Amino acid sequence: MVNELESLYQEACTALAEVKDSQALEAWEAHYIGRKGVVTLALRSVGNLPKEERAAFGKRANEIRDALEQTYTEHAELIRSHELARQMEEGAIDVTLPGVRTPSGSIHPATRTLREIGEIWREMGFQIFRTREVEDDETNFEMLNIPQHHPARDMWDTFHTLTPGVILRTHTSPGQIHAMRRYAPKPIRVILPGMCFRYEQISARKEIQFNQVEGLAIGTNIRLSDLKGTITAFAQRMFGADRRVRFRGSYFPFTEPSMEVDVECILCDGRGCSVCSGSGWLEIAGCGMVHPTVLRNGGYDPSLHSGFAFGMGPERITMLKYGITDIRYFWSNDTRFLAQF
Ligand code: FA5
Repeated sequence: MVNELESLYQEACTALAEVKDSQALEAWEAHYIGRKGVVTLALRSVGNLPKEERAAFGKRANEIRDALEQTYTEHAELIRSHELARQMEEGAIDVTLPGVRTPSGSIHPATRTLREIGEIWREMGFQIFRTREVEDDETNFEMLNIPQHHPARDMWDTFHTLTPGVILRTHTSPGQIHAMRRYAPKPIRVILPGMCFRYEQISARKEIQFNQVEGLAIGTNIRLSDLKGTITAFAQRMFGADRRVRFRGSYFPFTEPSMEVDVECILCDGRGCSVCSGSGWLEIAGCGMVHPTVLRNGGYDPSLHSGFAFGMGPERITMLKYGITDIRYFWSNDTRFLAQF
């Protein structure tokens, strides 16, 4: 059987070398490697062989089929270019006609902003640390100082899975625990970009699926002034060197003290417009000094180590940068929106 297959292979190769046009090529394909082609049928006949011969035959038959398909593709390309050249010579193709423009895709605006944010933090010495999107309740909440019945859980409406205790992460902050446990007691300077999920009422500002970029720095003697200076440097690179930045007191269970970061509205230069609701300021991130309980949960001794963390939303930042009024455009797959970027 193998010998028959080998001579079939030789015959097919010789026949293909004789093929000079697409009609003959089509006939060759049907005869040898088509659905009812002789090589295809020979391949199928493996079942008729004695058991001990099947493996060797099957292996060689597959090699021959792959080799023939490869030679066929190359030959088809050759014939196509010869035929094209002939048609052009005969004047059948008018090369002066305008071509049909092939539409090209563009980078999604959220990805563009994610890359921009990542690049700024990279230049500032932060490495990317990726963690999982499907989390356990313990890491998403408990380890971040948000126990079962803590009212702050209302801030993060959760998608639960059918497995008790397994959820879709509501923010990138559980990544802090993973990073700390990986590196403790060494210093850390990482950003954690990724998708988050919240069981929210979708609106112009709220999606159920969105990106966040978390940041975490742990070391000795890291102070609030380091956090403020670092975030200000980021915001000025992202939004412009003259852009004013302000910090407002806030609350997150996993940072103490906690703050929200606002930049001067980039659309009205702080004069007040509809995007900034007349305030002149736009919120870009939450941040704070890592809570001692969280440091401990991550494997650091709060009497020796301190750190800061922040979390920002690239979609919201993109909205601010480009004056986009509705977050739902991001996942609507409307090419009229996407083509603008
Ligand atoms: C948090 O999620 C905190 N984990 C951030 C943090 C990290 C604080 C580290 C302190 C230290 P918040 O819920 O405010 O915080 O979300 C952070 C950012 O995610 C928001 O500013 C916003 O840009 C984005 N975001 C939150 N919810 C949504 C949503 N439903 N749709 C789109 N973006 C959202």
